[in-house]
Amino acid sequence: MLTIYSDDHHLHHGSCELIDGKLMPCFEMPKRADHILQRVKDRNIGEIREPQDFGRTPIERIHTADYLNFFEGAWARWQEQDGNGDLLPYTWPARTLSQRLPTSLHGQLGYYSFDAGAPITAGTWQAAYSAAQVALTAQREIADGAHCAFALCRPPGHHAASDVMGGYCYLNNAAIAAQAFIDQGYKRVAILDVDYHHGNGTQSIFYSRSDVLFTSIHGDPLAEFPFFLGHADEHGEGAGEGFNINYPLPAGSAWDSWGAALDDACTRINTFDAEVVIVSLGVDTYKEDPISQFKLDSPDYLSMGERIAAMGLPTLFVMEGGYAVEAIGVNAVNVLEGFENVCRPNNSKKDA
Ligand code: OKP
Ligand code: ZN
Repeated sequence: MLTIYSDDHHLHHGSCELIDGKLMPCFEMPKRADHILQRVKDRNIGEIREPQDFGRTPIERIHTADYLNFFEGAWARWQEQDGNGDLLPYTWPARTLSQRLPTSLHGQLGYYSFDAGAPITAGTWQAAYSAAQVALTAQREIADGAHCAFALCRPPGHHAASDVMGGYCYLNNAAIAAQAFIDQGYKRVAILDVDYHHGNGTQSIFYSRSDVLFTSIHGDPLAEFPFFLGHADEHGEGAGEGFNINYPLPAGSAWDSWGAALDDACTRINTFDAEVVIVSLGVDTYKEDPISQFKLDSPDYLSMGERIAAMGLPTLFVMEGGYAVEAIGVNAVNVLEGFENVCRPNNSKKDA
């Protein structure tokens, strides 16, 4: 399987996030992608290629120009104010407040975000822009006939909505790729979000559309981030009614129940008659993940890849979360290897 990867992700390195009343070093760190890349090399799963640059146009198909302009220019504005350290929001337009765009930098930062989990640093725009290009390059590979590809994106994207950042996410790489398929003539694109956290950004982007089916297996939002979206009764609206499927699961869920949800999601994707599936590939479902509560073990990721492959569809893997850094490479690449065990059963396995 071809991997698309850019070193630009190193340009994004937030310092701190607030968890349970404590300031902690950011869990979403460059080492994550480095470990995955190393495992891709160690297992020799295929060529590793730099992204092409498709420019801002395909990103603007998902994100508003106002949001992109704000995001791209925020760091320079912060420096003009002698800003010190990461740019982090602290006030949001919650219920009882107006949705009018303020003029101040921090006011606008709150307007364009939903939590304090997406710090803007000097290189965040470039890193996020390149991650989107990574997804678009892998997307083009599949549109050109490849059966699968791996977009090793960092930062992740599935919490980012059309004009909202949050949860470590700025640009919704999977949504941008899905829209690129549609713009290239595909009629039915499925997204399968297997990250531990609900992909609220992706859901909101496609909620009223019938051409992109969104399915997600995640920690029940009554108990887990992002808390305010991802319930089982969110089915889509208007033309999108029936094209949004959530599988919230309780803390402690392991492969038996998780795999049953996956099986149902895959069946629904096949019933939808998808032409392509985009997997939002988070491996924070792992039992040792420091911020998550599921109990998947490393071999389960092979099974996950096998079940995804059994749909028989062209498949674009887009990297999302996973914070047990030492295991993230093994777990992510296990999904890809499980997939290829089914799709290319005659391909002799490489040395372990
Ligand atoms: C991103 B992805 C609050 C603690 C929760 C957000 C978790 C984002 C997960 N600071 N932080 O879905 O893996
Ligand atoms: Zn996650």
